[in-house]
Amino acid sequence: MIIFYRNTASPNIQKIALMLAETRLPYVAQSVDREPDGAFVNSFRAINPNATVPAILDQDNGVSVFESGAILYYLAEKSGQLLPKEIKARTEVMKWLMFEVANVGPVMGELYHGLLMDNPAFTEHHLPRYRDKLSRFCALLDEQLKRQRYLCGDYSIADIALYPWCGILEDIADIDLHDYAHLHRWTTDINMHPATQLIATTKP
Ligand SMILES: N[C@@H](CCC(=O)N[C@@H](CS)C(=O)NCC(=O)O)C(=O)O
Repeated sequence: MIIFYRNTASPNIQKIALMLAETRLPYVAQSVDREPDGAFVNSFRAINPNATVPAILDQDNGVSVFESGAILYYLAEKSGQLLPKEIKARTEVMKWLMFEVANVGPVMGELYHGLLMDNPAFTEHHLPRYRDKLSRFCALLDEQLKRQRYLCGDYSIADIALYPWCGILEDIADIDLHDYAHLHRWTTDINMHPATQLIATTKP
């Protein structure tokens, strides 16, 4: 049984919820408590020394995993799903997974926190830069999806890593997905997956 540590329904958490729903691996979700100063409780550092969610503990073998990209990889290996075995196809999936964790996730995170601060320096300097980057990322994804139904051909952990950000692109980055026809078609497609529908109706 897998313990899935989470708190809110942020995109990083949604990636793992979606992966667990797609693979049907048995799990229990556990909310991580916070100390009075807002930090996650110290006991959680045994699972993730960096004290961020999502994280998992696989009770079958005692393996704990943090960082959403590493968790997706682990769950793909454990279930034998959503990550091809053949090296060329597998590398393609890993490239787009790494693209998400190194680019889209961090830029969206910084943008979100910057907007919360309502700081003029942020609005003048960082906001346009982050929005430009995200528009470039959307164009890249759109180009990739022009050729195929999913990012790397078959549905994979690369799609699962990138999909949850699309739901907040408009609110956070002022990006209209209708400007990227293939990306828009892809999000509509994944919206309809039974696993996606299931997590949309499950409370965090
Ligand atoms: N790169 C990490 C980012 C994880 C992350 O920043 N998680 C946020 C919630 S989405 C968090 O735990 N922040 C610390 C906190 O809320 O105290 C991943 O992909 O898992």
